[in-house]
Amino acid sequence: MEDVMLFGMVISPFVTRVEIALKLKGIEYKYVEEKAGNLSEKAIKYNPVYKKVPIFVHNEKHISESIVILEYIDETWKQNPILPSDPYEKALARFWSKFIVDKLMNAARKAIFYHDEKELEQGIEETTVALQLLENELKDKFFGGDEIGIVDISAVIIAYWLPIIQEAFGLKLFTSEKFPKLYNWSQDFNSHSIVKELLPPRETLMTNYKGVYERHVASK
Ligand SMILES: N[C@@H](CCC(=O)N[C@@H](CS)C(=O)NCC(=O)O)C(=O)O
Ligand SMILES: *[C@@H]1O[C@H](CO)[C@@H](O)[C@H](O)[C@H]1NC(C)=O
Ligand SMILES: *[C@@H]1O[C@H](CO)[C@@H](O)[C@H](O)[C@H]1NC(C)=O
Repeated sequence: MEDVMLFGMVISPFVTRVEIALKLKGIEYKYVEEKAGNLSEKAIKYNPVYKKVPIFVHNEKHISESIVILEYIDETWKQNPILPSDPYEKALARFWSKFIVDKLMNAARKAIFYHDEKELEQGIEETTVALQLLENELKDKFFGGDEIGIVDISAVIIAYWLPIIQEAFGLKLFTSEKFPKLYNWSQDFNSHSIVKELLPPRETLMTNYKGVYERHVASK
């Protein structure tokens, strides 16, 4: 009997990444909800370096960092692969998975939490460039081809979270007019039978991000 556990938070896109991979592969797991800003002792013991979720525990072996967990899951359970087998294709998939946060979401964060007009403009410009790069990479229905792969899973934050976050903050970063292919992809991805069951309710996220927005405005 496999012992599989996931420490998560309902509002975390990084946790949803791991849940999508587990569900795609049909792996049963025990889920433990953690509190933002107040992780349990156990979670901190498992991830003392970052003190963040997701934390994945497989037969008492623990790992953190969502992309690292996705790769571990793909190598451990071979059914419904999410990474290509060709080394170069695999490297590219890793490259774009990493790009989602390193480039794209960090640029969006700049636009969202700007300190002055210059930073806002820069953030919007950098996010637009990054979304365009992703738009250009989309050659099939999904980044993974006909099936969902690691880039699609990593980009759940673009497909589902970004439209909600930008609405809460009154921004227009990701629109169907500017990024028609990426927009269509987001619709297909969010309505995929496995993905849609795992996405947290829109209202829960909206309430959370509106709160973040209000605290941000109050602190200025
Ligand atoms: N790079 C990490 C990011 C994970 C992350 O930022 N997790 C947040 C929740 S979205 C967290 O656990 N924050 C700690 C806290 O809220 O106390 C990953 O990809 O797994
Ligand atoms: C953090 O969680 C612990 C245990 O669940 C609780 O006793 C404590 O009051 C919490 N601290 C804060 C600041 O919420
Ligand atoms: C997006 O989807 C709509 C409706 O399915 C379709 O008419 C349109 O051509 C698609 N656009 C792109 C750029 O794929």
